[in-house]
Amino acid sequence: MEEIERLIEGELLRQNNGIELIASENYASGNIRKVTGSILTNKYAEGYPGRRYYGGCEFVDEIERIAIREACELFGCKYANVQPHSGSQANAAAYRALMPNGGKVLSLVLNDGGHLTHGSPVSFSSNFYTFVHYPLDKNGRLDYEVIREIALKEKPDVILSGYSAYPYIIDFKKIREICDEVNCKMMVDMAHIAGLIAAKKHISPIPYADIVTSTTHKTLRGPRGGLILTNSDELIKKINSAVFPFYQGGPLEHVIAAKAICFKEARKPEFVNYVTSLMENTKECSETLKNLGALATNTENHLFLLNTLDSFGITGLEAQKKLEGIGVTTNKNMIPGDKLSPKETSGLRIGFAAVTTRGCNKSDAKRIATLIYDYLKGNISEESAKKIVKDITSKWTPIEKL
Ligand code: DSN
Repeated sequence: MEEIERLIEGELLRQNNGIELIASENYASGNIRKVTGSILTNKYAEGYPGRRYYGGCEFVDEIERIAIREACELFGCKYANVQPHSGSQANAAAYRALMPNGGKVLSLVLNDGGHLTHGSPVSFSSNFYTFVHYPLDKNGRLDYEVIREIALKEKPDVILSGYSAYPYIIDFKKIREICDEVNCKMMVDMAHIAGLIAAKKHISPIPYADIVTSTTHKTLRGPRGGLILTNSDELIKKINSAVFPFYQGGPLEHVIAAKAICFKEARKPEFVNYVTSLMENTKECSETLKNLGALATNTENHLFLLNTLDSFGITGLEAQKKLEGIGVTTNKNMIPGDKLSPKETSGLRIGFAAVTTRGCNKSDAKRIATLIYDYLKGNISEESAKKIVKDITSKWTPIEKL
């Protein structure tokens, strides 16, 4: 126990003293952490509320019903499955509900911002299904006419949208129109932008998609876990049996309880303020970097990409390691048209979901951009950079007080 406690203490210090810019990370509230660490972890509850394979489920039944109701109210949909342990498992269950084994999915080129479960050779997805891909255009944006042309040629069973490193608004209505024209299903993985959709700062996929999957821990700021939404009476039955018993066993009711709290928190006006500030901070950082002369993308959401190779002459991996050395955490990321491998990459993905939760404001975002620029350019020493990080983070709310 002491060994693990010591490591948790180390991680707490790392989180408190660092500037967390990994676009998929966030800090859950004290209530969410409390419930995730509760005695609900002791309970087996295979099945669904009212239809369990174990006795003693009266309390977890009620908890799971609340989580389902809150998810449906937050996103304005008819049905939710709150049991997926992760976004990958949510995607696996969604694919199974939408098509037979070997079915064809049209998704974004992985190096352009798709997720591993969107057809990577190293993921289950491409082993069980056939994937074909659409690219981004030369400006790094979706070209809906190109998606349409590929869809007409390939005749997929499913068109998948929703990405891991795409900094712009996705036009779900246009994708629905393409799905209708080619007579296929529409699936959206909204994991990255779920918080923006909850706060109505991004068009919702719910009125358009057959199935929407998500995680609950990114911009939505809940516990680590997955979620599946649909308006279809037929699909929810297939989704439920794909999650349990096909892919998963016992649901994590402590996490489901924390998801219920996350959905309730996301319906508060404070959450809308948080998302507004998150988007402003992201924009401020990308614009400041561009004004200083770096090659950063624009942003219409919670993240942007920084081309470190052409801006500073170093790979994404080198930039990630350099910034990590001063307590700024980012992740290396392919940029559209990248010539380097995913292990090296030509850039970084930068997001403000986590730091905004701690109280980062626009002037901090500007300082962070200047810090990244000056440090990667070699204008300031490691010692000065660390002092700036300390100065910025010392004003923010400590993780344990959130
Ligand atoms: N690993 C997540 C991300 O960083 O975007 C996606 O699941």
